[in-house]
Amino acid sequence: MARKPNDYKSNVKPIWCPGCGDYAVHAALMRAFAELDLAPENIVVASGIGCSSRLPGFISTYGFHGIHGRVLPLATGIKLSQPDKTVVAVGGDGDGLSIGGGHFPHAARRNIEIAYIMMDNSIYGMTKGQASPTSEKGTKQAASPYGTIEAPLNPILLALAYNTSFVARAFSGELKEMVEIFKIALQHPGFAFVQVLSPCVSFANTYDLFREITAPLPEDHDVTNITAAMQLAQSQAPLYRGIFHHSVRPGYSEQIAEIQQRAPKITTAELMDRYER
Ligand SMILES: Cc1ncc(C[n+]2csc(CCOP(=O)(O)OP(=O)(O)O)c2C)c(N)n1
Ligand code: SF4
Ligand SMILES: [Mg+2]
Repeated sequence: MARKPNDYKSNVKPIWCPGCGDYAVHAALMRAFAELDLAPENIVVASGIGCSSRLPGFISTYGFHGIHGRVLPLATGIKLSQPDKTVVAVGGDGDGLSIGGGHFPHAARRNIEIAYIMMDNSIYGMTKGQASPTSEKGTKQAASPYGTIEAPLNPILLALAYNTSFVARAFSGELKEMVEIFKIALQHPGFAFVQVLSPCVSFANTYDLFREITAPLPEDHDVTNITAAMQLAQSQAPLYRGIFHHSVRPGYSEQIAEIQQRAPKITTAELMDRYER
């Protein structure tokens, strides 16, 4: 029986502001699950804290609404204990690049088999609009009335520098394209990072801007060429959407399983005996 996106909808109604970009991410993720025919009980969606991180509550798969900035350690633990599950980590730009910024490179270099969807609205939505690590310099908000003075981070460039094996950018205003990117990310046998430009209509509405400045990556872009990907990632106009990089190398849980085969089998009691001697 073919599955439908609504099969993945929980009975909790999303409480995002009307028009929030995160509605499109929710819809695209459910569509991607359905089109891949994934059984809801074989999926775990984990999150940190923020408006975007509420997503697991609105989906009927297994879920874990964690703590701020800790979605990647949480999702890593879930994947290692349940390697057969499809594990999705979701969260915001603040969650993943401020407080949680130190976890991103390690998940990437381990190549843990997780799809990480960062809903980037360039703002702290939940706490009412403070500037985030991806806010443009000069962003004026209640907590930065004279404009921010820090330069923004570029999540795609960071992911490429961290040796992430799948790196893509989607936009909430391009639903079909986002579904296709999610499907590839969910099937990727390693760490798959998707930055979704997901505007916060209440504190930093960038829909019109992204409609104007985003464009698909050049058709002849070679996704195995990291240098080319890094160059394209630095372009701000156009701000490219699509798959910047895609390569395959052994995943973390796959390698752990392989080591478990080689390591001597020993019980806890035997181990304790060894130390007592
Ligand atoms: C340890 C800790 N520090 C700070 C907070 C307050 N806090 C909650 S959400 C958030 C930022 C949310 O921004 P982002 O991750 O970009 O998510 P968004 O709401 O924009 O989707 C902060 C600072 C918290 N919950 N826990
Ligand atoms: S505050 Fe912004 S990010 Fe949060 S739900 Fe509203 S529009 Fe979305
Ligand atoms: Mg945010």
